[in-house]
Amino acid sequence: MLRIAIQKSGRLFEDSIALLRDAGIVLGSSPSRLLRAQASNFPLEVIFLRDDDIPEYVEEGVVDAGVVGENVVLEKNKSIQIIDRLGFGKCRMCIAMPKNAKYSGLESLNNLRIATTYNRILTDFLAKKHIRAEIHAISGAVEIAPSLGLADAIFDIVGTGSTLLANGLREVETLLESEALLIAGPSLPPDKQEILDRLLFRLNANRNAKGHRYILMNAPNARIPDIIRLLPGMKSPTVLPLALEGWSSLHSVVPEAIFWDVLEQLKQAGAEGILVIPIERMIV
Ligand code: PRT
Ligand code: ZN
Repeated sequence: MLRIAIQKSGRLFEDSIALLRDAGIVLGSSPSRLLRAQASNFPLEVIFLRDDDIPEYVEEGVVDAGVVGENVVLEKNKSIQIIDRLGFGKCRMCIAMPKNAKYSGLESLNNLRIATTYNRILTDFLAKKHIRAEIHAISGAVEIAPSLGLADAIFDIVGTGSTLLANGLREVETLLESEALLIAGPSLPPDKQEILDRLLFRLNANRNAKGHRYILMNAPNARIPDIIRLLPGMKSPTVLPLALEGWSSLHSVVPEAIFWDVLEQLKQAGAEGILVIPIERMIV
């Protein structure tokens, strides 16, 4: 049995649940109401925690794995391993100042008071850059600190940036981009590692599927060599004869990123009746 912690409520909750659901994992009873939920078809138990507690619980082995923002992982600095980057919960960590304050590079921060809930990340950053600022570690509502006269700048998470704007602040430095991570304890016993690997296998299958399209088309046989050259495919495209003499059907898998370009080129190369189909799972 693998025990995984996810955020109890908040920005990462829905996506964390969806991650497990897309991996085919069915949780018994309504997860949001409980502190823990057992999967009915996979050896997994889900524990719902505050995100700030997850790295510590993972380090201590109270849970085997967890889903938590990189910002929290870096701030807590626990001894854990990062297993996967999950692509949701994206945000950046920025220093911001009142919009009329003068800023001409990092040196402008010298001798300023910077309010943050991310004391460690900011302290490390400033030390590395040889900036001497006064850090005010506060526990919340960081954005209003400058207007209250508590600080000259802030260091906080920014999503769309509208909270900064609403508080008359502007970003002056981005320290890092963050997203949700799958983390695990420093050394899992083999049976738990095996379950984590199975979970990871499913996550990868979903991720590959989302990044690719299945494509089918008809073409005169004379055009096949040209068309094949355009198709990256997993190994090589499938070519099947049509009932109509001299024609074939070609099937392939095309990465999302180059998909539209390939489609145009295929038409020019003589492909007809092109069908594009989403892929549900893809194991490479
Ligand atoms: O109760 P618990 O401690 O579990 O939750 P929490 O309140 O600490 O965290 P929560 O749910 O707000 O966020 C969880 C994680 O989501 C964070 O640790 C980040 O990894 C990630 N994330 C992504 C964000 C944002 N985007 C975000 N925009 N976390 C916070 N914000 C804040 C931002 O600081 C601002 O105050 O949301 C506000 C709106 O942002 P703008 O820029 O869109 O206006
Ligand atoms: Zn939190």
